[in-house]
Amino acid sequence: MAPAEPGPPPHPAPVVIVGAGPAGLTVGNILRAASVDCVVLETETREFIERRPRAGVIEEWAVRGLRQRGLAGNLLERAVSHTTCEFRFDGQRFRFPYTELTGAHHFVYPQPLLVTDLVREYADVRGGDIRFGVRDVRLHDLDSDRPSVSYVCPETGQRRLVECDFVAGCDGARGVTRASMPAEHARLSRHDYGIGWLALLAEAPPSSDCVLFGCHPRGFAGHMARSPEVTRYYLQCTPGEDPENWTHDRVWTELRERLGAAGAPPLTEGRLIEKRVLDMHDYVVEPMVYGRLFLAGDAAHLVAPIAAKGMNLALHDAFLLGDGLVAQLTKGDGTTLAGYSEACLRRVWDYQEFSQWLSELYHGTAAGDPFRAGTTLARLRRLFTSPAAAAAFAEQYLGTAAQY
Ligand code: RFL
Repeated sequence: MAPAEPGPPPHPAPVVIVGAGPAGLTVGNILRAASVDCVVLETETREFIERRPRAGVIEEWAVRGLRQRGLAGNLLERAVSHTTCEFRFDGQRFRFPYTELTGAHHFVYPQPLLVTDLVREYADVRGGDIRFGVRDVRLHDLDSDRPSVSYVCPETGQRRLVECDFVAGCDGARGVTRASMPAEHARLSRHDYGIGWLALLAEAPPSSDCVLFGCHPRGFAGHMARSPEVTRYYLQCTPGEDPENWTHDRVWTELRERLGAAGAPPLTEGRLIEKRVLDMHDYVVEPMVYGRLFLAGDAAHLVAPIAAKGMNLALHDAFLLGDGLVAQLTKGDGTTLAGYSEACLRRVWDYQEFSQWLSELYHGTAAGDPFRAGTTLARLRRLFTSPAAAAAFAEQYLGTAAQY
């Protein structure tokens, strides 16, 4: 661990939260609601994090968790409820009415709106301390009773030190907190799918009343409504491919082909306002705790956006970590913190397994292997012929299992 450099006198706070994504802001809000002081450090600006497009699908239990903590006001007013998804394969449409089967549904609420709500509640309503645009964040003495976090202040260029009792590492997949865990303490397991997704946002109304999954020999295609004006699309592509290879015409031709099915209405086309290639991979850090550092969200585990699970897991961690820190700091009760890593990882591994299973469903027909294409089509058909297979899929898709 790097020793802190001299600078202005240290500023104490019981908890330093590194990263203002869904995980960090949820932990911060839980702490502030219990009058526990904390500091959130974020490398980007407030405007940037409030606009960064990403997730949209939130599971019901996660919304319940936000509501119980007073964080779902806008979401409950504005989120759209999704009850059905549609698979397209073999030139046909297959509707999967999961709410009819289970009584459960998905909420769709764009991540930038959730982040905007969480920052406003934390900083403007609950009076939380948040510093944007910080640089070169470093963690110190994590294995001691008095860890600290230092950063370069954007206004003065000086290194500032915050002494604390606990550090919440919520700085996502490209942050620094995970790397502060000694390699001999934490195991990083990784899985590469060898698949890329061209992630697109189109300035166009949704082309269907539900999420569409096109499982086509040319590759997977997905359609997800984000708002009445904006739709997310995905196209399976080569990992590491330059998104500029995908012209407007090529994108829409390929989407029409892969999502085409008998009786399907034409796609509503529009300007592409985001075009990025995502390399599909997963990782998990075990344990998620080192000394006084607790990782949460993508900092601890990345799940490729195949099953729309990453933000849901980030919220699950944040609920446990926020509640655990409050119990420890206000009542001296360390039970939740002691079981934190294990409790989070049970759901993490379950969601990782489902993502792998779903990946084969999405990509198997395009694997260039007739045997895999045959088993994938069998797996797809089974969802529509076997009530037991449909129920198992719905449970995992919606995250409704009673226990993880
Ligand atoms: P975030 O959201 O990445 O936030 C981390 C924050 O930390 C900041 N940061 C630092 N701050 C201080 N010091 C440093 N050294 C720092 N380094 C980074 C960053 O600027 C950022 O503000 O992590 P968090 O909170 O763990 O949340 C995770 C979710 O964002 C992520 O899992 C989801 O977006 C994944 N995901 C989806 N999840 C779902 O549950 N449902 C979905 O529908 C869904 N769709 C998606 C997705 C992810 C996608 N991409 C871009 C990979 C769709 C896409 C296209």
